[in-house]
Amino acid sequence: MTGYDIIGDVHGCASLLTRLMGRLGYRVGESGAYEQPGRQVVFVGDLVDRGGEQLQVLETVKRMVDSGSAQIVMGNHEFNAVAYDTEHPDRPGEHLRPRSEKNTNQHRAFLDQVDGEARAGYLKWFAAMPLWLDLGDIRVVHACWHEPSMRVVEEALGSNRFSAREQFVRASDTEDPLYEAIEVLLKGPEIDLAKHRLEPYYDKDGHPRSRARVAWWRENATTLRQLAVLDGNFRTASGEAYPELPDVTVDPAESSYTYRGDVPVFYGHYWRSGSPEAGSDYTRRSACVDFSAVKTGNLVAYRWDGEDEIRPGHYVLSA
Ligand SMILES: [Mn+2]
Repeated sequence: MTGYDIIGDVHGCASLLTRLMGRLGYRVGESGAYEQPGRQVVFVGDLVDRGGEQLQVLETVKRMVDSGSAQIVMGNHEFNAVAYDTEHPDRPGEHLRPRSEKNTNQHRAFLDQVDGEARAGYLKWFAAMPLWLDLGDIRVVHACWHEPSMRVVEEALGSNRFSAREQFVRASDTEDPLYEAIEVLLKGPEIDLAKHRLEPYYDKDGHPRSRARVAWWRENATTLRQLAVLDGNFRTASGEAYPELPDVTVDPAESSYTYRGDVPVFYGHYWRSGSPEAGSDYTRRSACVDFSAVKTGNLVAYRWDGEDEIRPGHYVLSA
């Protein structure tokens, strides 16, 4: 393989995917799948959720993976779909992801659009997706490349993918170390602000939050201000702008997430907006490819041609 095209979270946007495949130079081959000699697509997961063309996205992508013109890693929405579908072996009627009104509503678009036998087939496919891919010259994961979490997964699963229902049961048990490892890889690590004696912040819906995302992609980040990202339009309880986080050094466990590899890592998940920006969307060795396709109408890929440092000119936008 001479090159990889890493494609961000598709979230059921089949038309954008078609347009992006064209821009990247893929054509439908005899097998019925998009292909391009010498190149392979790598999807970062989250094919489903939200968008209106989920079945079409699944058909297109699975055909590519089956024919060998693409690879894929699992996103948190594929994991959630499997957990929502899987009954707890010891608690009949209960599912690994509880079928609460909130979870069901979040999942509605997938349940409505992907039905019956097709759903069963795709869930089986989701369940077996690798949680990360180390392709030698590049690495791909849905949310965070974190080797200690990968070691926990390998210990529990025997590899980088699930192979038994029992493993999903463990991954859904908040007391099990596998739960946290999967959270880190598929949803990204978080810092507890209360541990730093900081007040919760309030998101745009007025919900208090005490956890901040870790900007694991920021090179050389060591202080709380450098490492933590608050979500959305954050305010204090009294409605004022939340103060800048203190520039204090965090403990080694919290800064262990910082990516220090020499190999470029590609990830999605973070709902970035606008066009790729140095420092927040890409660094020398990392590039986010999720630019909120379902919200912004812009599905994004990174066209990798062998470089060991990210080149912003290699981003390709569907829009
Ligand atoms: Mn995601």
